[in-house]
Amino acid sequence: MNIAEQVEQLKRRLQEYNYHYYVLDDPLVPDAEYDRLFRQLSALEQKYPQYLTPDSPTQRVGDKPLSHFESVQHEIPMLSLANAMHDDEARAFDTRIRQKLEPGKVDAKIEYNVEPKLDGLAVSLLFQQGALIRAATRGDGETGEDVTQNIRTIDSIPLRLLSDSPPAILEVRGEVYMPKAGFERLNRLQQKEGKKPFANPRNAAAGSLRQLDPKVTASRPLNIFFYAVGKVDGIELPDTQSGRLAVLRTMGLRVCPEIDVVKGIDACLAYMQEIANKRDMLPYEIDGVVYKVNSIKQQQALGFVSRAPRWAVAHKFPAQEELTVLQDIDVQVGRTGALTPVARLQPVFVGGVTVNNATLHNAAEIKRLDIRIGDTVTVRRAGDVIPQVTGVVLDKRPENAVVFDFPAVCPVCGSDVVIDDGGIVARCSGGLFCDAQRKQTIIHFVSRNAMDIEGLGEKLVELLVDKGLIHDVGDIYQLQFDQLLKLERMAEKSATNLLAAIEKSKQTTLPRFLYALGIPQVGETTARILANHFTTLEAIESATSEELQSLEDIGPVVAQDVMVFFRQAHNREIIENLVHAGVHWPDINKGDQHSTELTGKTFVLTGTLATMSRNEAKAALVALGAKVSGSVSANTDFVVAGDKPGSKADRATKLGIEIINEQQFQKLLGNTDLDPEDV
Ligand code: 5U1
Repeated sequence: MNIAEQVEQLKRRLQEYNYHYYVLDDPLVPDAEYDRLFRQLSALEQKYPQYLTPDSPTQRVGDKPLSHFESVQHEIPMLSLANAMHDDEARAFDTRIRQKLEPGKVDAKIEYNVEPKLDGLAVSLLFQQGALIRAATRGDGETGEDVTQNIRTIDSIPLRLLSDSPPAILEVRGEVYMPKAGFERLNRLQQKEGKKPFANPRNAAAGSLRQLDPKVTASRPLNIFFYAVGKVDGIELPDTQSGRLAVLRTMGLRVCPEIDVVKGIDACLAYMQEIANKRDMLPYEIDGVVYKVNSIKQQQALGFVSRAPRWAVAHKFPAQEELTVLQDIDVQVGRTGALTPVARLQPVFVGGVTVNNATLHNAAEIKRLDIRIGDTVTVRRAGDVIPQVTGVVLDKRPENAVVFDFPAVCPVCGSDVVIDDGGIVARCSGGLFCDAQRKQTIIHFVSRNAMDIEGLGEKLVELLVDKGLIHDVGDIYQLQFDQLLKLERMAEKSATNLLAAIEKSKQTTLPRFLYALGIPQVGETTARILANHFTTLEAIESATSEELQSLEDIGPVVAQDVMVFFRQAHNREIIENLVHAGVHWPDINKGDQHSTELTGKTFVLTGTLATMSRNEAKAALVALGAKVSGSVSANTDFVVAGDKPGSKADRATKLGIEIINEQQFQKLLGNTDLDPEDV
């Protein structure tokens, strides 16, 4: 093979690998192999620059920063979407369409292409004879900015379409976005470097794409989904929206895997619900779903009103950010004594619920945002995450706004407040002398992922502590029926149920028990790692720092915390009391099937699990030595299918990979309290 052929072959292979990796979510080769070919191509191009072309995978990052962005005129304007804020508005959209397309047919069902609405930045990409020659932002829909240099740095975008006979012209439109994980990473880095964090992934994506220096954009974790075709020449496209997206995908353009085709508005609304249920687990932010009439002929018949097509609507989720007034700041004391400032807010409807309180994180955050009582603040409530105050509107600051003085003594027990964790966290030094810390320790102990005592919620724990019926977690197992009956609003039935739940909780597992103890820094994963390695509580209690640190994920700080915890006489006494009261767990035999069966196995999770979040499932697997992958491939050993599994389950079926349900999964994790009949 001559040099030109070698270069061409390497380029094609790398393009193919990119396509499988980014578009099909199904890598063909390990990263190391990709890197090896990439370096080989780079070396050849350096030696023989005559074979270097702009569509080479090595040519993503241009070296010259721009002085400004050129304007780009969109030949076909980039449209915007009409919004539907409620179900009835979405129904009205469908009614209008049916009346136009099927007058007289009362129950005609329109076919819709339904898709998540990404919270990113709309762009247009122009491919000429298959090569990416220009990329532009939407701008005002007529004129955008030329961001070609920056778009080229996004690895998932092909610099050349994957087609042997590419069209003369293909303009595609889509949304550039920043995945949630990348956003978190970027913001951690921004903070570390003393730079302002981005408010949300959309701002981060927009800010990253509008960099004059493409090297900065290249360093940002951007991605894209394509959802529409603009100008086309030299190719006959299918006559449905979904068919067109399928063609884009075959050409190497990423299309959102959640896209579906449904009939009728009821099915659209059901789709919205399905996506809403998955929202927290999707790796990218969305702010709603889009319904588009699937037939292109019908789209053409419907036409446009001003800048928006009549054939599409964005059905939005309730806003996740709203403004409200900060009425006061209280300070709460947590289990480890950490003081958290809590904003008391003028009630505001955000993220689908009315929010009265939100966390302000810590004193440093109040200072950083310069938040004062009386200010108008931005409140964000996304998914299950607790509401947060994320910013302040300085323009709206009243003259009498009050600067908040962080307390120097614990507001609950009056002990001194000490500052630790690099000056960020203020902590009550009262330990278990502090009522708040004791209550939180008990609330943690009884919580679902710890001892799981049903019916013993926060309010009841507080009442039991306030009435002097329990002082520490050991006392829970000494509670008597008569004592409970004397409590306000405690009927016989509830008291009986509570005692039964307490009794049931005595049968636990070592990881749960360790987690329940509330040892600083020991979350569920660390508890599992400790239990699986040491296998007995006694071995953990007497482990040396070196032994603890020999475990993955346990560093000197965690090791120190574990040792300090078990050295304290009152902790040992409480553990003794618990065991004496009957708390017990099955032995863990080193090398038994739970710990070895999963080691090195690759899992893919899909659908919603009823007993644990996606992150907890991941942590549990990792703690047992398994790997968790985002996509199904020939290397996958198990696909865990929760409720409403996605396309990953279909793919697993196709590849003949074992799919297990939640109960089977729990069994594999070693959670033996499940009924084996069900497995
Ligand atoms: N998912 C999706 N987002 N989005 C935005 N589809 C979609 N379609 C759009 C826009 C502006 O416009 C179509 C009318 C092409």
